[in-house]
Amino acid sequence: MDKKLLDNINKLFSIRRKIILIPHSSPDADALGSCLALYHFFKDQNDVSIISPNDYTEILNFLPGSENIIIHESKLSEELFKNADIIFTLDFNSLSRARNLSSFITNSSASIIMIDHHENPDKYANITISNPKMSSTCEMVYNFIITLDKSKMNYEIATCIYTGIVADTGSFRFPSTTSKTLKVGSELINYGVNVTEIFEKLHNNFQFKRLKLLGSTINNFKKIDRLPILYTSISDEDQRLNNFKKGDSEGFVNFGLTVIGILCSVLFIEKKDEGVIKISFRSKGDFKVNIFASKYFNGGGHEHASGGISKLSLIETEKKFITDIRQYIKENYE
Ligand SMILES: [Mn+2]
Repeated sequence: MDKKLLDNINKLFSIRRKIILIPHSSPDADALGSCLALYHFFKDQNDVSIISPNDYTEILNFLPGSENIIIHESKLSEELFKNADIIFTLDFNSLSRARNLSSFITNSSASIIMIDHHENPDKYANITISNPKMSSTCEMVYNFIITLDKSKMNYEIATCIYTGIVADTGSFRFPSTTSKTLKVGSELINYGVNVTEIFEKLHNNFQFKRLKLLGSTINNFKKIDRLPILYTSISDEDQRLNNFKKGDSEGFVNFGLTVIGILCSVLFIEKKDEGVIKISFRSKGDFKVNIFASKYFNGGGHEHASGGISKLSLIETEKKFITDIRQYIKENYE
């Protein structure tokens, strides 16, 4: 962080402030870990609220301080936004990812600080701290906190940050993992982070039905003829049969990439209540999915991990996907 930016930030926090921390919609461990780390960092000298655009997986309720997370509902959010001095938007690069909160952010007179690691951030913030090379927003929040006041680092903050880093790096194995990421992990362990417990809470904490759902999702994988691409889907019926809860399908799409020679794996999830199909794209090597996701499925994200959306039926979406990806490969990789 350069000196001028640091001075500006220090000036902002020189008096007691009303701060709102916002993760992206359906927040994951990185988004909530970032919010909660900053919550613990600021809460003694400021009035801090965390508002999530919508609900999140109950798996993450082990994060220290998670009982303070508010799920957006108009009346309460209106009140909090009216009085806010500073808004942090964490782990997203476009206001659309804050869903219904985006208009509150736009209409607020508060200073907005973005901390994020997605490419091509929109320019809505007064202070944009963006670095797509970072493993996670949590790693950036660690640097932010250490720069501002290292003496405030503690076990709670360390646990929140470590969880986000572990989740976003697939336990320190994705290409975004750098020697600095591991150094941060090492520092966090010095603050008492329980490495085994966090792994257990994140990965071995599910209902039996979720294992069954994983089984049927894996069984549904299909290969696109002559292309290194696998795709699968979770229908509304699959969800009903297996008592589907938010977050249950987290990580399922990655199984496609365990197959030799496969460079891209895609998961379609039917969301009957919203009338849409949500799509997860994962890839490796030179195969980049973020541009494809934004061009054909109104989405985006990282080069190797993106999301998209379709308003067609599940079957129509799969058909469109096969046509579009063939076209995309022809244009970019042949
Ligand atoms: Mn992230």
